[in-house]
Amino acid sequence: MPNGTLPTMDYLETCRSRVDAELDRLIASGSTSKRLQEAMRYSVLGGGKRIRPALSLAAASALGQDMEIALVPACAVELIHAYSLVHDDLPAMDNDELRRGRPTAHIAFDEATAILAGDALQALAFEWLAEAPGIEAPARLAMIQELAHASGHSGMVGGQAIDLESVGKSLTLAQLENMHRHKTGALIEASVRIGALTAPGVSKRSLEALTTYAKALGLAFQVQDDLLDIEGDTEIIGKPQGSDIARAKPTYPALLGLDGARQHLSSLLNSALESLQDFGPEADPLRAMADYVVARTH
Ligand code: GRG
Repeated sequence: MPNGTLPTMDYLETCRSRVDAELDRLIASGSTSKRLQEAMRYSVLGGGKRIRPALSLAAASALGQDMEIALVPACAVELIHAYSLVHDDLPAMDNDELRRGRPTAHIAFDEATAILAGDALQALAFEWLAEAPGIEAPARLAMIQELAHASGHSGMVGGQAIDLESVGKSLTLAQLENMHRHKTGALIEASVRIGALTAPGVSKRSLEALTTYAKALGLAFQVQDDLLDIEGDTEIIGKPQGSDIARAKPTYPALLGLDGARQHLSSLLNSALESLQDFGPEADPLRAMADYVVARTH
């Protein structure tokens, strides 16, 4: 797989097609139930930007690791993301009927099957990490610990719980940031760190720099998500910024205004890029991913 200086879209497109092919291959069999297997494949293979596995591959590449070795761990991270979307769409959570332009898993199948598919995807992610080819056992253990911490009550699920408890409340910027650091930031951070952990003997200093990059990018992802929500809604643009929107839903534009949120996004991008200053061109895919995350249109 190419690495280094590819333009952003080419890099992401290459990662996406390689990750898609590997996911397709790895989830081809193994379930005792055909319907469960179909629901798992439907949930994982139906599109998606593959930002998290691309970040894993880019982090591996920044440390000189062969992308083929980093591929299975990168796919494991995407399984956790896919499971979180399936469960987030359920009637008990966001009750969404559409995801990636198609019926959500519980609409395409049924609620019980969607719950089971999410559960099974979560377990499978850890199986893939435990068995990742070409990676020494201590690194596989470290990756399992990383993903468990990021996806459970200390990370994504904890963030989702804070989000549910925040409905109808107005949050301070610090509270909003705390929620997003857990809900979406933790998995983005784990994506980068897992990619880095695939490289033998990764130094503490490199891992810290990459973690700083990932923390800034995780927040930037969410600020851009909020901006896309607001900018896509012509009803909201032009209305008073700030408290009116803040009461409806805690978001960065609600707390900072549109211009303030855009400035915050730009400063997070700068922080992410600055943290890579000790890396050479081998970290260009990470730089390209940061540019993509803040400029993406969906
Ligand atoms: C229910 C266990 C559980 C966790 C839910 C992350 C999360 C916690 C829910 C996802 C719901 C959501 C829409 C969050 C907002 C930000 C986000 C993660 C958007 C989707 O990520 P993208 O844009 O999606 O990377 P694609 O489709 O490209 O993979």
